[in-house]
Amino acid sequence: MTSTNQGIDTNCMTLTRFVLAEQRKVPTATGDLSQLLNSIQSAVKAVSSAVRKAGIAKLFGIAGSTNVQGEEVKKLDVLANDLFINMLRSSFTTCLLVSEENETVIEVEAEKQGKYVVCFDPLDGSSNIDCLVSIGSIFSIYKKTHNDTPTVKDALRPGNELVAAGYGLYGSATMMVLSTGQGVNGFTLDPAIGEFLLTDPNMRIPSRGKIYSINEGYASLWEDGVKAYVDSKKYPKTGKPYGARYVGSMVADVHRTLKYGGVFMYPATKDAPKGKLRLLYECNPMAYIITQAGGMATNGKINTLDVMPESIHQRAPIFLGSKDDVQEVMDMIKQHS
Ligand code: P6P
Repeated sequence: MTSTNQGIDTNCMTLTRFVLAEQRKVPTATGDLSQLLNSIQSAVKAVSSAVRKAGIAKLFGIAGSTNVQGEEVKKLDVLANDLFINMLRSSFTTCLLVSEENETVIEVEAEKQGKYVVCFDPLDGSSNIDCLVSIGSIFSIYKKTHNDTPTVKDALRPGNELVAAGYGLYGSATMMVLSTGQGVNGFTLDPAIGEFLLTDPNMRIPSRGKIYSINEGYASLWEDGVKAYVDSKKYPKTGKPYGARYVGSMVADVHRTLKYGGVFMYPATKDAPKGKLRLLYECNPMAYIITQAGGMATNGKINTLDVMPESIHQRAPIFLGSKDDVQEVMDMIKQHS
């Protein structure tokens, strides 16, 4: 029910309200996950503000340092990482953090520890910052299953043990897309009140789409099954060709796939036999979201969420999106292996 007063919805469903309402559905809930998600929400709001002021605040440009990936770190990357770490630590709900920007795990000080482990990419797609292409923040949340001091093993768990995952997308608007295991919901930031409002309830991915998304510049490096699949979309025996879309920013490509259907692929190549995208804080959270929305995510052989991580920055090939489209890719890979 919406009620408006002077054009303002006085009963709008904010992300904060939504998370609290979800908590009420779980009799054993302590409120810690709600507290954690609201801290992540604050981090995304702050990153959104920085991203949108970057040009004016001269945040563009190289911070003069490189991250554990050996990539040039731009000032916004550094800022986003600090914001996430500080918000997560001060939520009193986390005990261990894994960040794309930090070589080793971050242990939360004992007096601030809670039961959750968060793996995150604070600003994914950073190579797109200076050309104003959409970028995003990605996160996934595990619950520690013991009462001892947390170790890296508490993060090296398959994605099927996640309790929540989501992303912030800094595009034409700022959105948060979130799942706590009961489906997927999308929230758009209303800058007038500084709140995320429920704009995309119960997001479901179409069973088949009309778009394939992959960096075709690497076609000569793909395995035969991937080449055969992409060719079958460009030169179909029957029906129309698929459209090709590739932003080069995972959050943007996955969000489009979630909304419109189709398939997003970052396969292994001869140069990168494990692919490029990171399992813990890129592949797993996106696979969780897409699966919760009725889609499918795989490394080409098994479900992404079943892959057992061995190191916190390990890479994995990923094919995700509409069930029928992803199954088609899997079948082609199998036929050509
Ligand atoms: P390529 C951005 O740098 C990123 O990590 C993901 O956001 C994106 O999907 C991928 O790399 C793009 O990689 O090799 O196509 O430029």
